[in-house]
Amino acid sequence: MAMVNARHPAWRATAEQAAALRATTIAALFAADSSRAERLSVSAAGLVFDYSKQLVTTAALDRLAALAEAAGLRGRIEAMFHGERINSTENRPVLHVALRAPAGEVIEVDGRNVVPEVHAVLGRMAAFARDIRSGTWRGATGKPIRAVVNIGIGGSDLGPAMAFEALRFHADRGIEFRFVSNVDGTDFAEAVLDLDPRETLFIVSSKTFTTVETMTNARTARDWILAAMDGDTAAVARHFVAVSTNAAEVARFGIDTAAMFGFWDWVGGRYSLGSAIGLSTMIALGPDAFQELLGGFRAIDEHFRTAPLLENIPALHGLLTVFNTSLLGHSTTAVLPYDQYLKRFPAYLQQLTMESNGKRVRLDGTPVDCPTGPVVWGEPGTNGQHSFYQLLHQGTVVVPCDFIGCLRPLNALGNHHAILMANMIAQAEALAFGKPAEAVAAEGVTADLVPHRTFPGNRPSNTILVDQLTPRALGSLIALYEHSVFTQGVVWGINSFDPWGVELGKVLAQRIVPELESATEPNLAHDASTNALIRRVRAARRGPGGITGS
Ligand code: G6Q
Repeated sequence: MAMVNARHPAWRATAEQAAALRATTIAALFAADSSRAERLSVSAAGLVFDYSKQLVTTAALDRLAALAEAAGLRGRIEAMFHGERINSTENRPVLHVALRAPAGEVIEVDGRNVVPEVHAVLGRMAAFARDIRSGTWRGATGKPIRAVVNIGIGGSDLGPAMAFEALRFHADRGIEFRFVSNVDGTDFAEAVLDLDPRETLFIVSSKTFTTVETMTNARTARDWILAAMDGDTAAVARHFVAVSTNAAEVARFGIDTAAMFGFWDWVGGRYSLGSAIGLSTMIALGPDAFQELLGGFRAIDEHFRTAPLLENIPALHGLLTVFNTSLLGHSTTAVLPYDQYLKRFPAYLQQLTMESNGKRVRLDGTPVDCPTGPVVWGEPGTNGQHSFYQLLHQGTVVVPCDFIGCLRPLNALGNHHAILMANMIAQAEALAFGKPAEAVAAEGVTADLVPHRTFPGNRPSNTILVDQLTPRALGSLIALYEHSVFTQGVVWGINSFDPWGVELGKVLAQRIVPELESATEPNLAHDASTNALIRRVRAARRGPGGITGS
């Protein structure tokens, strides 16, 4: 398989472009080309992607496209869509695209077409969602379900939690939706504080069904239900369903596997919203709207697979991320949705992008020779403007930004939307073009204040627009980032699909739990700092007001 590194001619040619661009500005690029805004934007699958405010030229884009070709992007895309085991360190295919494939499509894993299985599960989910929404499904005491609590963490939480917030406008308002992820008991306690167990359904979402946080929360949930049902274990079946790949563990927990919605090891957690992990989303929206969500994903899947690289929104987004991160040296990127419903989207993208591309070795185990996955962060506009945007405009680091906006509001109140959009457009303008010292001085600002009130500009951004925040639009937005991450990973030659970096802390925590809980003084063999922290927590737990103290 083709792999490029910093010595590869295609990489060096791109680096030369980056070096040349350091000597110019975004403003100069606009001044030199009246068609720039039009040329450097693409519309496809319901998305508008305007990347004209990137520090990039046609020549640099051509080099980036050549770099992608040299890295074998086309072949890698086909390998993914054909179910090849491109997640080589876990020996698995990467087939989230199969989750949204149309019923007639054939995608084979080990000679078996997985599309019919995908649709069979979607069908079972739809029937269940309809039963919950219509009140046909009853709790153990005969009451309909009024609250759905998804218990899961990481990829089994962030997708459903984000999608519920994003699509809340379209949700059934007669059902309350809550999301419990943290092993901190506070998360569970607060989530169920005002809920009636007789009307509550728990969806225990865990690919492995062994994740400590999720199983701890699930056991607490079972105790909470049983406490309200006089310990009647038969009640569990009416208040718990499972979403998992691990039927044996689901059964061991006490959930009938008939109430289990399956998925497959070729779905990575952070890519799993389109699988049964989206069950809470389907209950909230209804099966038809969930199909629209999948349709939005699919539209971008097809676009990514077929569009030429320089008209391909995810590929362009990914290549620009590589350019900014590896060649212009910008190590963070901000996602700034100008839509309140997208308030959890930055958190969702943090996992999608950082767990995927926060890697330091390549597929062959050799170290990478350039910076890879940027730190992704963000908050909805306009709130961020009154907080961290100061640094974006005048700080010493350059943070490439993604502005995300909706052309038509879902809540058209007064002139809110005009003000919201004006702010989004203005921020991108201010970042790119700034305000030179002469312009500040010309306004009569005293000389001592001119440097403080000058905006350097030349700070790159993308603007991504959807018509309205529908399920379809959300699917397309997510798929854009999924395939951007894929593009980046291919150019860097890393495996975007394994998550080994989360293992070590988990293993160490398993060792420390008994050390905190042991009644006798444990023999601590960590470093001095870790030992001291364990002793402090033990002392607090056993002292006055502590968990085990008196
Ligand atoms: C995602 C990761 C990770 C995973 C969680 C939950 O890509 O693999 O975030 O989703 O650790 O795992 P389970 O679903 O197995 O509980």
